[in-house]
Amino acid sequence: MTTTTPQKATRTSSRRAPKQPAVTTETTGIASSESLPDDRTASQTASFDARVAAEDPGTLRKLYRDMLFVRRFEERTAQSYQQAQIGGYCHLNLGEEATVIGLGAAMRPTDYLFTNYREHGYALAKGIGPGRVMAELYGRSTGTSKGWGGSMHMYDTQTRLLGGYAIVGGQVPLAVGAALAIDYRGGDDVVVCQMGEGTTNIGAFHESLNLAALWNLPIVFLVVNNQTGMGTTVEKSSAEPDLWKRAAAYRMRGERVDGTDVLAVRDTAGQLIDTARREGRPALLEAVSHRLKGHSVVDPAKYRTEEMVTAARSHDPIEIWKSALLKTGALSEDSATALDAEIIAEVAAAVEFAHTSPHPQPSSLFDYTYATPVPGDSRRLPADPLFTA
Ligand SMILES: Cc1ncc(C[n+]2csc(CCOP(=O)(O)OP(=O)(O)O)c2C)c(N)n1
Ligand SMILES: [Mg+2]
Repeated sequence: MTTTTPQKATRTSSRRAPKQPAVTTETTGIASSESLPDDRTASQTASFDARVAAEDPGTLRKLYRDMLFVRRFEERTAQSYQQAQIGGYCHLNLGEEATVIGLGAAMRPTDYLFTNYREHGYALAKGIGPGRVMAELYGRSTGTSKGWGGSMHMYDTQTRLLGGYAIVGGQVPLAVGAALAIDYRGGDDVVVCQMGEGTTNIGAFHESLNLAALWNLPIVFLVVNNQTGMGTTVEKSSAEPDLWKRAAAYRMRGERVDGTDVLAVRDTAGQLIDTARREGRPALLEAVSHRLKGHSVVDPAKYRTEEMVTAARSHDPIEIWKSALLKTGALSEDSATALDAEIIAEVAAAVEFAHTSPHPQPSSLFDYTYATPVPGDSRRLPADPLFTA
């Protein structure tokens, strides 16, 4: 990646103040200390209760529905995988529902989202129909990537989910490129680039943050700190496990939130996205949560200690949110049961849609490799001769 500053004179954007490379910005840990999962105190809980009470009941229920939808969708995905209906690698958002839905609530539909391979929930949050997401998991032609991508490669230009990337850190430079394109064209969209905490040790992460800060690009880097990268804890793999502080190296604003608190994620992400939109200032948001299951659906996660499992279960965002809503009266036990049944039926309909959709034709394998024709691109299928006469 080059570090040459692009020709700013060619940019049409005039929406932001004159660009000063590497503006000095503060780096804080605000929302954070208020509500980190492992040190929530009685007064912090009160603040959580007060924030819940200040919300309109309809909004509270919508957030609950959306989070529960991701939960039931992912549970059904695991089941279908065990039934050998889904192939390849498959990673679930179980335990991260508040981060996924909080982010979705903070973004405009026209904002762009890049994610890692753990993206089913983000695809739903971006507004892609559950049938199309499940069909992609099933490898069917009605899926988001016409069945050729699978679990790790959801992609949808209409809702602006620009992938689903299997290579750790692969999405980060591309997301910065998208932010640069927005800036060149003078648009007011924002890019959010989601990644796991393990990704913050990849070289491309640092190159990308550097350029985003130098060029004042409208991008928010969302680090989902589920405290585990495959089987390694963040403390064992990161010399600085307070990941939000990494923003300081690029004079970028860094924040940490409780990733199991949907309101905290929505509000903090909302502030950072707003600043990126208005001022073209990038930021880093670390959302701390727990992975409820193994790294992928085939990982029994035997490396996790009893304490880690207990901590994950006691910070289950669905349970936290459900009890908060029962307390405020926004939800009753009966309405919660009815809602759950409704969601399970919708997920079952998505499975039915996927199951009855056609497989893609092998002859279409190369149809979507490049956006424009590329001379000499190989269209050789398995068992085809290497050379034709
Ligand atoms: C460049 C690269 N190195 C290694 C891998 C193998 N790998 C897949 S996921 C993963 C862990 C990533 O952890 P994190 O970034 O925390 O994301 P999470 O799975 O927790 O969402 C690794 C090492 C990979 N896919 N790409
Ligand atoms: Mg992780």
